[in-house]
Amino acid sequence: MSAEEKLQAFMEGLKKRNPGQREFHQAVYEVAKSVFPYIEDKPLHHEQRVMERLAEPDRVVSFRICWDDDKGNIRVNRGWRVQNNNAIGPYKGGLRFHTSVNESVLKFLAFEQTFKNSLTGLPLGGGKGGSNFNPHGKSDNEVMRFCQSFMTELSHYTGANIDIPAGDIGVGPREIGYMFGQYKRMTHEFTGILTGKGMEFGGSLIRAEATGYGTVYMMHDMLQEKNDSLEGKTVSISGAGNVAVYAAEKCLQLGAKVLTMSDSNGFIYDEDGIDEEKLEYIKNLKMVKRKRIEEYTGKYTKAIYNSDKRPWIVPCQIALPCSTQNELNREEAAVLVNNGCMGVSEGANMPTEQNAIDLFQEQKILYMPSKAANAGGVAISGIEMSQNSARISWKEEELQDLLRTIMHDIHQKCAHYGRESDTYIDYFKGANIAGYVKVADAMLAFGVV
Ligand code: NDP
Ligand code: 2IT
Repeated sequence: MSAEEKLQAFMEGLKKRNPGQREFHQAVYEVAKSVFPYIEDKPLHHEQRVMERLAEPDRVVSFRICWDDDKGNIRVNRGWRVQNNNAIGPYKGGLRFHTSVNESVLKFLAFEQTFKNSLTGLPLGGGKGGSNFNPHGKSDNEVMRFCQSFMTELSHYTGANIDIPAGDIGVGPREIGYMFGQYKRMTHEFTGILTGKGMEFGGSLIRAEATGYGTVYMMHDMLQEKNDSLEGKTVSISGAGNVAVYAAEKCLQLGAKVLTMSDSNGFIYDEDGIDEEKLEYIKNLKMVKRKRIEEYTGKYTKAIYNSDKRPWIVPCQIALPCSTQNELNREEAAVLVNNGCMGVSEGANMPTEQNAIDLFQEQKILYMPSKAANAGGVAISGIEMSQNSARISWKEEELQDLLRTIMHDIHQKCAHYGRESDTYIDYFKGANIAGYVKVADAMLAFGVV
């Protein structure tokens, strides 16, 4: 069988075993598409069924979460933790609270996380969890009761050397604080069982900034490879959450002009550019007041709000998708390219549909997939774990340097496995193979387990 036939047979089996889990199929296919040609001349990887084992999570746990709302009604949600693989370190990955969360979404995220964490160079396995709970419109007390109930169940499966969750969509410092408090209350222990914690109780400086900054560092490194830079470039960003705002901040620091930001209702386009002052307004609006991005146009009246649309219709040179999966389709990719877009770095996880990735590759534009581009967040989470174990806190300067170095190393690994010619690097292939190699080698060392 050729590599292509093996890939098709593998995907058929995966789909049969995981019916209807579209996002999970998509994420596995992306990796397998790069890995099968790479292992064509490596029979051990086939005999040992490494890809089959990687695509079967070590375990998926699901549990009921009961909580009472402010009116005294009993509410019931579902929670999950997907522990995909711990070959190179304890399970590590975020928690997502969003109505769209289901088993397929969390399996895709946990699978992706395994390769991302490998790329960081740190000893971290891959996991992900969350709930279909919708934090929008809930009071702080409701969120607290939900988080306490969620952690009561989750704590059976996690621990500082077992599985260390963190934030993701809908889970930020507030939720991490409530969950950490509940774990401490239940277990009487103070250890680093979550990352993204407040600075008062074991958090790390720059964890909040790390994902967004890293995504932009990656764009910078790809441009530098072509003797270019971000200076003066126009940038479209989707999202207005943790990743998006710090991606915007780093773009401004590197001299780029940010034109758009968005939320799940629509996007704002500011022709004059979103400068530092406007970005502070957005941070406060979205992350403190938890309001809609539309309100931006009330303060900055020259900006335009487009409801129910995504920002990719605005001409830009760089696109940074930073909200959610499958938020950029082939049609939008074509519009971006036709408008002169030269680079995409993915802050969100799997934001680009497969046929849109194909188009970016056909057009040979700079494209860095999420597992490499947004690995800065989990990398600093890994460093938060080290600080907690050693009971010390690192200084900001050391952490900033480390983040820069880690992102640069990831760029180099992806370039190493993805270089096709002097002028073209297939970063998609490079990221998948570089992430795979370390995990596969560890699994092979363990024998059949
Ligand atoms: P936040 O909850 O802070 O922000 C999410 C943003 O995306 C909000 O603006 C939200 O809008 C928007 N959004 C969420 N869901 C949708 C949707 N279905 N359609 C359109 N817009 C949506 O999350 P993060 O910034 O932490 O996460 C953003 C992305 O980055 C995710 O893909 C996450 O997995 C990924 N990521 C996050 C990391 C981290 O460290 N936080 C690390 C690596 C990746 P609204 O306000 O309307 O909900
Ligand atoms: O997708 C991700 O990498 C995250 N949400 C961060 C995970 C972490 O453990 O910091």
